Amino acid sequence: MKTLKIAIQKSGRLNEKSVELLKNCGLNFENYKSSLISPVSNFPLEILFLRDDDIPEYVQDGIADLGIVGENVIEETEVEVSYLQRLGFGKCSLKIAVPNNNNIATLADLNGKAIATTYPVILGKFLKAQGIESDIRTISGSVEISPGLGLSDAICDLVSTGGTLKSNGLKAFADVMSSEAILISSKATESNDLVQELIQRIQSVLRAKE
Ligand code: PRT
Ligand code: ZN
Repeated sequence: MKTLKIAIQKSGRLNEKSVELLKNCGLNFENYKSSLISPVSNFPLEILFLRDDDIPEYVQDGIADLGIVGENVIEETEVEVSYLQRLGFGKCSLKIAVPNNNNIATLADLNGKAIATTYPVILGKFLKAQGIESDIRTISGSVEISPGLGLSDAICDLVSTGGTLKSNGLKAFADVMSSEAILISSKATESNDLVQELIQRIQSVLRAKE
C-alpha cells in the first residue's frame, strides 16, 4: 500500500504535543533534527516537519495526506480539507482587544477604527457578519504592541492565558473564534484504509486521556 504522509509543525507550540500524540499511537520515528522528512519504521507513514502556515495547503493539494494544525490557520488559509478529529491541545481564542483606557464600548464603536492582525481573512468575515467596517491592518507579528505605537486602535490576536494582553495594557473585547489543533486530511484521502487505521489509533489515545 502507498506510504502516507502526515504534516506536523516543525517547531513551535504544536510540535511537542503532535509528536507525543503520534508516538502514543505506537509509531516509531526520529524526531525532527535537520531532515524535513522522518520515516516511521513500523507503519507505512512519513512525517513531514513544516511551518504551520504551510500545512493546510500541503494537505489540500495532496502533498501530505494528513496534517495536524490549528483551526485558526486552516480558516485563515481558506482551504478545502476534511476535519477528521479535534485533538484537544493548542487551545486558544482569537479575540479583538483594545487598550485599557479607550472609548470603545460596543462592537459598533469599531466602525472606522484601525485593527491590527495577522488574521485578516477571519477578522474580515467576522466584521462583515456584524455589519462593521473597520480598517484591517495586516501585520506579520508583534500585533500586541501596535496600539501602543499608535499604529492601530485595536488588535485581533490569539489569546491563551491573557498574559500578553495584560502586559501590553490591553483587554479582551470580543471573541472572534476559538481554536485547537485539528487532524485534517485532503478530501481525496479521507476514506483511505490506512487513514482510517490512524484515526482509530488517535481516537483511542484521546479516549485513554479522558
Ligand atoms: O514557525 P511556525 O510558523 O510553524 O509557528 P508560528 O510561530 O506561526 O506559530 P506558534 O508555534 O506560535 O503557534 C502555533 C499554533 O498554536 C497557533 O496557530 C495556534 O493554533 C496555537 N496557539 C495556542 C497559539 C497560542 N495558543 C498563543 N497563545 N498561538 C499563538 N499564541 C500567541 C499569541 O499570538 C500571542 O502572541 O501567544 C501570545 C498570547 O499568549 P498568552 O498566553 O499571553 O495569552
Ligand atoms: Zn506560523
